[in-house]
Amino acid sequence: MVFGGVVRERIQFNEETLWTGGPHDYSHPGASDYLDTIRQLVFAGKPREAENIAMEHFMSLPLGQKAYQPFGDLYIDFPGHEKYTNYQRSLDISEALSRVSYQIKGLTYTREVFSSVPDQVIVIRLTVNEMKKLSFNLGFDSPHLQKSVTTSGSRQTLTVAVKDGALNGMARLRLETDGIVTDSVQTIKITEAGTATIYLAAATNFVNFKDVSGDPAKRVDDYFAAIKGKSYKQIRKAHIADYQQLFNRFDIGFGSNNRDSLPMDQRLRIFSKSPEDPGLIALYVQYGRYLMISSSRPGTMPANLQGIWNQDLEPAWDSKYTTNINAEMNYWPVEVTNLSECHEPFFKLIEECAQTGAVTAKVHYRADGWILHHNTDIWRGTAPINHANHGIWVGGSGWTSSHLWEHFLFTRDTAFLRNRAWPIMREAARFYSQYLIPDPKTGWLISTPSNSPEIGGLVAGPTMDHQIIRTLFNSCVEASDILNEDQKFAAKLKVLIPKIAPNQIGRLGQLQEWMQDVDDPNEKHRHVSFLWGVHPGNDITWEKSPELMKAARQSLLFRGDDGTGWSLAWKINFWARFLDGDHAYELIKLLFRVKDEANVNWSGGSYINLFDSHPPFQIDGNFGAPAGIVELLVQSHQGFIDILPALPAALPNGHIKGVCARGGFELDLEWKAGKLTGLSVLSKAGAVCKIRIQGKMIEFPTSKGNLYAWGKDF
Ligand code: FUC
Repeated sequence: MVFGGVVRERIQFNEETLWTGGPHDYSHPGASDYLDTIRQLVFAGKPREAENIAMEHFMSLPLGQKAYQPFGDLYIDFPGHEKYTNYQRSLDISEALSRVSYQIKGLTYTREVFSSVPDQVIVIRLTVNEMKKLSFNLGFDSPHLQKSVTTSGSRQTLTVAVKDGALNGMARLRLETDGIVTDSVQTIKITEAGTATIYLAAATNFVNFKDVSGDPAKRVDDYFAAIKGKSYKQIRKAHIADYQQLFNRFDIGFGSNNRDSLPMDQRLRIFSKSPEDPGLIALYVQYGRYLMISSSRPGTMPANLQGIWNQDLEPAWDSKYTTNINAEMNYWPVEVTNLSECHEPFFKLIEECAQTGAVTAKVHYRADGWILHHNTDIWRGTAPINHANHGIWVGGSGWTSSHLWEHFLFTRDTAFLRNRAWPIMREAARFYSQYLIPDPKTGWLISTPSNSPEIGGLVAGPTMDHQIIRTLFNSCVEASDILNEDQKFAAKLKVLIPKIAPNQIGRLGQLQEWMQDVDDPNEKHRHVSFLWGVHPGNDITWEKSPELMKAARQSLLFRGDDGTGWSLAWKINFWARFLDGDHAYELIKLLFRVKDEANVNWSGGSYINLFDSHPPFQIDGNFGAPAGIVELLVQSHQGFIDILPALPAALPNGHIKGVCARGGFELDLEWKAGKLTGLSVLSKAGAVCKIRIQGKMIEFPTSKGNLYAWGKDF
């Protein structure tokens, strides 16, 4: 992350595995002894008493989870650069390069920064267009109390250790320049240079959630050994190739206008007055993909609450993984926007939580299978944290498991289903099959105790849980059928499914958030969890249950448009599923409201670098909104592909290429004046293609690898 400054540049760098804490079991011994009492109190309508007992005997130990922390800062000082002209700072998302340029006394100074996945180094290149005119000072620092900096010639090393925990790290930089290098303890001084290139590598002792025996110094040495003999040009080229291999698979455009070259702060401010800037909406989708490609790759941690871009030692919500919306939302765009591989770190997190969550299932619920509550961290905590009124929410394992199933639906990769998705889904379902209990009033099977995320406290049977569990059970039945495995268990689930409490329509025509018809039409809470069945789930659809769809829409109308960043992003997706693109567009407008850091009012928008503002910065909106924008153009959750299902009037012309649909299809489409003008479908799995084009449903067999294209008439 680069913090602006001509005279002093601050490049903050992070290492995604630097967190507080250490390997840890968060479960609360003896918790299950209190489960029945908590349940009875909830059933008896005494939630506060239930919460009090839970706080003492049932919650995670310790009560909170751990924090992701920044690593350090590289400061670069440019004495004499106070008076400059033509200053430009840009991020090129087509190549993942950040650039600065400006002029002083007729000389042009440039800086370019990138972070390379293949070479595991951050590279900073400084130039001036006349020999010997570049001079600057360079030095590491870090916000950690335990830190040290040592310098030797053109190398500098920073070591840090977190205050509360087992992790420590090392960062090293190496400088290459045609100038004169002088070193002191904290600083490297460069004078009379034409070019300077800084290579920076960092590592920690984290190996996995059970093991912190890594050697940061060896890792850093290895990174430098691996780039030995490689030129700057080669490293840069490899970085761009690696990035573009993912980025270039997908393209989106809504036509351009004369705002394309405006600085982002101006462009956003103009948008809030005149939102006729479709190019900005397309850019937002691609920016989300840039952020995803840059924060989530096979072998890394998944993107956390701030992706990887947390700047605080004590970040908001610890910059961890909140699983009652935020962590999942991060991964909504990956399958549709052709970044399937970026899903991988999240799958690993789910698999690891299935290990720790099996302990929590036993210790807290005397149950088999695995359970994840509303948060996890690098140590894969799964027990309920913070407060019983929202921490005891049992949907995390079901919701995260749906990501594995969805990956299968998009890819039809049966080996993945068999080896990775199925064991996790099945064990998540096993937990719920034992956890659900009959509601004494209705006899339906309900989830108790739990809560409807962050609203209303501990209750018996929140609607969201039942949608998640029903969807999981249905996916398990289908998976078991496809794989021809565990038929007995699937048969058991088939018996349970119709007994789970159904979605209910209440007195105001709304979808009920709870078992009782108590929804407040004036409630404006940011969480709208009971519409999970509309999105990201498909428990409620226009084809299957139009009355429930209308009720869900009514609920969202009551809730209103405004909300925090991620809440706005979720509402874009809901309105897309309600097939109301114009309403979705209203939400997009709210998401582009310019937010200043000082704004603590909880309604979302965007910072001037397009980071999503909850506030504060949370990356979930940057991922959830692109998913919603794509959902306006292509949907595939109802068993068929729907083309331009919810095109807003404000986006009459456009194209989208390389967009993926369930069934293993990849589509290119374009439209003019609101009408489809071109469509092709690539079949990657050879499945039957069922597709609705301009209201007409067609179905045809496909062969793997074949492209099916339509002319101009539909
Ligand atoms: C949940 C949300 C907050 C925030 C946090 C990270 O607690 O209710 O709005 O997104 O997670």
